Amino acid sequence: MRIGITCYPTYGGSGIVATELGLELAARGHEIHFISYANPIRLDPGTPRIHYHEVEVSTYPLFQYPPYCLALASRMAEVAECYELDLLHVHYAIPHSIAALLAKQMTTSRRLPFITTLHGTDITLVGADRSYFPITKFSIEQSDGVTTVSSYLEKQTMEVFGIVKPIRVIHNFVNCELYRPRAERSAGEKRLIHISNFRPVKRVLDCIRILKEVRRAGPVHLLMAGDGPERGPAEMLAHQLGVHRDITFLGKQDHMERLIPQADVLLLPSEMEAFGLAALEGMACGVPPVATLTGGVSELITHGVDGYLAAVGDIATQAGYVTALLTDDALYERVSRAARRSAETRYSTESVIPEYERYYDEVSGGGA
Ligand code: GMT
Repeated sequence: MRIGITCYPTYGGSGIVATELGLELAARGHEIHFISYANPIRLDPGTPRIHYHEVEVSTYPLFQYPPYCLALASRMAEVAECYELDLLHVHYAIPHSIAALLAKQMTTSRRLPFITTLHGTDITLVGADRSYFPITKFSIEQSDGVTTVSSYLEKQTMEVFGIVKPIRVIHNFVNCELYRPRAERSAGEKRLIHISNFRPVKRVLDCIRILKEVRRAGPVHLLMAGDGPERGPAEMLAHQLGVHRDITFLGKQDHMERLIPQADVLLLPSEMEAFGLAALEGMACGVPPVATLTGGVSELITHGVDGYLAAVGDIATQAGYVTALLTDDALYERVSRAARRSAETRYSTESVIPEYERYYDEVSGGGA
């Protein structure tokens, strides 16, 4: 098929899923056209069957807010006509879904169905904001297909927006060939890792508090990958708690598959996670996640088997699980192996990508 994909090209789960999906689909013979304002970060230029079309937003003194959504819709319609696209697949509802609806209506030479994939904050935070609510609901209802990354998010979408049309749940996936456990676990200092966009919803400060507790049992280092508004407060707290020398703030990183295997445990203390892609990447690398029982995380992690779950904000319990993993080698081996096995058997690209292909086929009327 010839598929147009639109996503936020920056760091963030929805953009990563969209980019990896495009790459996997191209490897399976589909022609993929990314339409966005920048080249998605994990997209290698020159990959066969991958095209990138930049959306240029011209500014004019009259525009206090340059209308990206309109420029995007125009570009989508142009690309659809020129490259004879079979469908558009947009990731993150706002504003991509309404832009796709406009592009569909502008495209008169062919049918141009579009699928909206909801990732989390587009429903739970941003979409439920009063100013975005009506247009988000409308664009979901007008989509030819809707997917969510967890059953939790499916229920939220139905409840919050009163959506009655069927929604397809297609979980996040991971490339288990790329994300692999390291050959041997080093006997030296233990390492924790946290990966996020450092937004308040991630509760980044909890990682610092967990480290403070875990250090009581022995030396531990915390790798903080990513950047965002909570980085400054996290650095301040690290100083206040006297653990700043045990933390490295790495900033934004491109190659998580190289970084994660260097750690022993992954921290995901989020207030809300529709799925928890970072935890899945950790599991594929045999790095057990200690996460919070929120949103769709329990669809991914089986507590006490392939990771641990605790209440949001319960630092003592999360620190207790981390300490248990770091101090009991037999427990660590068991959970680490189970984590890798779950990623391979339930969330590998081989099992999840065909679910998208089948859905494309259904939505486009069997043309795949
Ligand atoms: O919170 C993020 O990391 C960014 C956000 C996004 O949409 O870019 O991530 C959401 O999508 C990911 C991929 O589907 C999910 O794994 C995350 O759980 C989800 N984040 C939240 O729901 C807070």
